[in-house]
Amino acid sequence: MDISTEHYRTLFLSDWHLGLHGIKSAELLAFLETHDAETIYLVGDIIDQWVLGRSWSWNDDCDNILRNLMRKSERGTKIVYIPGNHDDSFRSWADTSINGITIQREAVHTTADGRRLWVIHGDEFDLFMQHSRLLCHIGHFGCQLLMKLNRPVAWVRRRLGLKPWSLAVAARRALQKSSKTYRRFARTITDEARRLGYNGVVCGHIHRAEFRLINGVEYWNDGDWVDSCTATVEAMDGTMNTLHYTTDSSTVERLRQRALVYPKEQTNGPPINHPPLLFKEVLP
Ligand SMILES: [Mn+2]
Repeated sequence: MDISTEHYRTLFLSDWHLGLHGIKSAELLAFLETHDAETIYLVGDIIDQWVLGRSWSWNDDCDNILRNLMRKSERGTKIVYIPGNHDDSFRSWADTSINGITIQREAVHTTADGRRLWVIHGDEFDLFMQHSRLLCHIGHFGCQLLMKLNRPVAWVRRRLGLKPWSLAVAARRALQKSSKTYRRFARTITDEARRLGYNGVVCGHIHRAEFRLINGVEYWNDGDWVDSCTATVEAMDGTMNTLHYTTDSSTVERLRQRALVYPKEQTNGPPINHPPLLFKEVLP
């Protein structure tokens, strides 16, 4: 049985953190295998360059996620990559293009019904980040530690058939709730969007998918694929929505297996030599 694909005018996705251990790479691959769009914005933190050396975690799914993007690009999807703070070395590549994927510092998206949306990762508006990169790095390692501690808990919960629960997510939520800077994030970013004359802003960075109308300015956060599997989508008529991707694990597994054989299947006609995967080579 074939699994159908959903078509959108635009997909906004961010915070994949490829290379970090424990991310939802299988779910992300399944999502990309079943969702297509005229334009895809990768709104930052796609590759996690902060993960160094030993803890670098790169699997076939990560490779196939990048292959999926390249295949979409070859078939005519416009892909715009806006680096975030975890992949900020790509910011110096702004205004270049790799395999048809354009790298930009920011973008302006016009919806089908003519609204102008500012597309940025958002760390520029994270005052905490701006003032303490060191604390952010500590937070990052703390988060990874919590994810490790959570593994036995997750195992027990799986055994008992309980819903997955993440210590790292719970801790981050608590931190976000208590932190003024996080509460201020949406306000600051929409203030700036209004000042620049946009109808709204699409961003990521804080790993919480959300839509809010703040003083008449649309605030769309597309969430993340570290724990929440979320995206902001635009339908052909300009209607936008927050998507929480869920599917059963057997579908995820089937799509993973299908993606694994793709490169070998493409042998009708001249063989396609997949380019060596750039990111694997650049990073440890
Ligand atoms: Mn970020």
